[in-house]
Amino acid sequence: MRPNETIVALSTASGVGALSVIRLSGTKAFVIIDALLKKPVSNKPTHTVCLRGIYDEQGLIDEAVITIFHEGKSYTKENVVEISLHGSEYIAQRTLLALLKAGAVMAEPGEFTQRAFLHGTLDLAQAEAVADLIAAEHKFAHENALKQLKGGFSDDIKSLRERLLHFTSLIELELDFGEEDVEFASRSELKDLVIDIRQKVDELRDSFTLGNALKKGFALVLAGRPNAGKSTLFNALIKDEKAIVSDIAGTTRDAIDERIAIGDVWVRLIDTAGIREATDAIEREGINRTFKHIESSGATLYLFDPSLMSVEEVLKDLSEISEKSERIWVIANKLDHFKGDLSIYNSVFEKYGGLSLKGISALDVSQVSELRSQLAMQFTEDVRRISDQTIVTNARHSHSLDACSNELQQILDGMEMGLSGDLLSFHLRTGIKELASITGEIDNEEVLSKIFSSFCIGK
Ligand SMILES: Nc1nc2c(ncn2[C@@H]2O[C@H](COP(=O)(O)OP(=O)(O)OP(=O)(O)O)[C@@H](O)[C@H]2O)c(=O)[nH]1
Ligand SMILES: [Mg+2]
Repeated sequence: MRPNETIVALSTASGVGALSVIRLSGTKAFVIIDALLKKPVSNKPTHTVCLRGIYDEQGLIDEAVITIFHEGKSYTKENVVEISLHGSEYIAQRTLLALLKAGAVMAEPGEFTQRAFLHGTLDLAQAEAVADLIAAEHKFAHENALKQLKGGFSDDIKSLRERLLHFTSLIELELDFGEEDVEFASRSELKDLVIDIRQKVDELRDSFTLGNALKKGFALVLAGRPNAGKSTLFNALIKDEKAIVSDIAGTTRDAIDERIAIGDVWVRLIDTAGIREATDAIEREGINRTFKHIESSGATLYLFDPSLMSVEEVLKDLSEISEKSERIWVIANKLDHFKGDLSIYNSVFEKYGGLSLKGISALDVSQVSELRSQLAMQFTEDVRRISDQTIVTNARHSHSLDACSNELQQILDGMEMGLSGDLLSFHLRTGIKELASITGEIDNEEVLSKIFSSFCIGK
């Protein structure tokens, strides 16, 4: 942090656009902008918008719209100037250069938001939400970032922290009384409180798996025996011929993925090597990878050819897959070939089903589109189910929640063993510190610089 410097950056993406916006923030922001103007703006009230010619030593650079925000009334809480220029790269660069010559320094990535955080406009979780908002590519990511920016998540964390703090102070009061045998903090109340808070902390931590999937794209694995038609369906869903399709069993060796929008969410669709007894080392490695993908993904779409597979064979595959994946949807493929009755697989669909559609032909566009709508319904249901809950989408938050949960567990274990007040207080303090690190209420230079360096310059 360099509080005495006035920082400057191009806040819009570089390249040609209708407008370019340059932002200045710091004590000398008004002096610096005045140096480029024939008529000052520094004497204007906050939130004034002025039209001014901008000059450097060579002459007029552009006619610009300048907005000024006074200290305390701006995003960074410092004097801020926003200069809207015509969107030429040349104009933007020449103006930047003139501002640097007048005394500004180039902003680091995220430095404006870092200043906003340090001056209390936002807490750390909200500052991170700014980066998420900028990166939001779809409805869920946008809504969640907005909720976090408005402070909903921070409020939840703060209230958990305050409840723990209250008890910690009671326990520490006991310690102050030393030898005297007083108990301000009822142990049974403490136990109930820790159990309750731990449950909430765990719920938040566990929401990360879904939150992260919804933010980055839900991973959906296409799995099944060789020749089931996985790659055919993959190509049909992504509307491209990315995967090689052939009637040779074992065509797909390595997984291929592609991000597509299904309903309101992004889905990372993964086509995998068919599952069977491998015929060579390369195929074996491909199948290992299939299982790794199944394990790390949110859901598996299992495809089988009912003309070739008995109920027992399907159940055998699915029982193996269900060891790695909690969510499996089963679809029979190549129905255009199938002469039998799909109801013989009813026991399979009852156990693993999930979709009302039981079978398709991956070659039939309208059936693939029906499958796509059913998947969309499933994903939309996920989003709806969690839309009024606080969802953690940030790995750093999830990690701190996990560490806090461990401390709370230590307290519960410790109370069983009659742990002393000072050790209880130690674990409580450590747990509180973990929660505080989410909203940035403890100082940690390293964490801060890591977070803000992932921002874009000018934000
Ligand atoms: N008739 C018919 N043929 C299909 C259908 N889906 C796929 N096929 C054919 O089945 C063969 C195998 O399809 P792929 O998509 O390569 O199968 P895969 O599951 O990816 O197979 P591996 O990569 O070997 O695991 C190809 O000849 C496809 O054209 C379908 O719904 N109906
Ligand atoms: Mg394939």
